[in-house]
Amino acid sequence: MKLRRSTTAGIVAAAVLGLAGIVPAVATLKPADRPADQSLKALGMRHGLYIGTAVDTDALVDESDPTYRTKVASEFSTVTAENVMKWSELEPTRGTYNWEPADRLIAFAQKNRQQVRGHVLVWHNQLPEWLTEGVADGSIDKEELRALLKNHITNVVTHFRGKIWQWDVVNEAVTDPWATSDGVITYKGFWAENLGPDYIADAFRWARAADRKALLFYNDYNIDAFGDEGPSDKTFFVYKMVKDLKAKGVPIDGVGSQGHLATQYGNYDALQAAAALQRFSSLGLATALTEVDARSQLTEQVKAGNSAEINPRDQASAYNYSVLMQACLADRHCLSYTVWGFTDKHSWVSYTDLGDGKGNEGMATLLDENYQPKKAYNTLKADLAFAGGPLVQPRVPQRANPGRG
Ligand code: 9MR
Repeated sequence: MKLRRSTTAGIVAAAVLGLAGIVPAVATLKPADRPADQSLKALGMRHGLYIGTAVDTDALVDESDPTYRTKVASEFSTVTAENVMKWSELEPTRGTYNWEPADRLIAFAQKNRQQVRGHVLVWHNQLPEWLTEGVADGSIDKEELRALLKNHITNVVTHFRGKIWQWDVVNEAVTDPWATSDGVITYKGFWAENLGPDYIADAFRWARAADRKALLFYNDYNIDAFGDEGPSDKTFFVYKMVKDLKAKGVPIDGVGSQGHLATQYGNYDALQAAAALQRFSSLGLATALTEVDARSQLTEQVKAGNSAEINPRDQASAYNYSVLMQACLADRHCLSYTVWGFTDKHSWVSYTDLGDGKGNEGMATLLDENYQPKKAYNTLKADLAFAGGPLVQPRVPQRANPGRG
């Protein structure tokens, strides 16, 4: 017995030595092969995973800031228009579409062999005034509004047909638990109020009619993990909603989890986030992280450069990015991981009032205002470089759902 044990120990020791023998080879990797010297997109492609960013199309053409477009091209394999595909931007005057900024982004993406996520067909924000005012003053009735929505989806999807990989068809359609007095999740916003929740199924059907191949997503925030599955569990509400859409034959292909996180909250861990994505994909849907960022409160000490307050924020931000990346890697149907801006120089967080007063949150992205990498950037690289089988497997491509009926 004793001998056997030592024999086993010897085999184990030999195996360990064998593994150890690999170490010098890794250590002598050519500089270009080292994770630190590779782009996010190259590291993502080890898993067939697309790494994306929202793009500010003004910054993309800013002659004084070539670093912005260089980084968009070199680090990312998919891009999303941060604003220029929204209805208010595309059709500011009724009947007159301004395609130019979005077309420019698509040309940029094609030149750099990048995929494009289309954002967004139906949302209650950034609607043109002629539309919201027409509804408010009664000059646009329900029937006309439904026809206008159908027409908008048809026009936009047709214009970009063949150029969009994933469309965010419907965005942020449901309430948050803290937004209503009883905390019960329900449908919210302009479209549900004026058309009723059936607009969601209609939107997917109209989008599919205009493009048979694009992947059609429902996109929302605060669906990072399941809760108690009670009436205040937003993730569970969305899960039931997409399950029901699938059961009815509505042509939906995926769920986008935005991933707007903030370090001052007690966020989820990677096991919870992975379980959520896997539960969505168990319905036969693809998943994607679509708008990841992890912001922090900017106290006076942070603004004054106190490293004792800055370091924990940078580390917590990196952790939150990492949680969502590990979750995405763990779900074979998670096709892309998109950040909502990659530099603090261009981030919605710095110019939006998030409840703490305008501009009092920030530090949300991967690179600082001078394009220098933060912990979050290197942490994502490490997650991508150091992940593999058996728990991380190559992606499963999603086939467009033709719908029925
Ligand atoms: O980043 C976008 C910002 O520039 C706009 O002012 C804002 C207007 O609502 O929308 C921001 O993007 C949002 C996205 O379209 C949907 N999910 C939440 C994003 C951050 O607010």
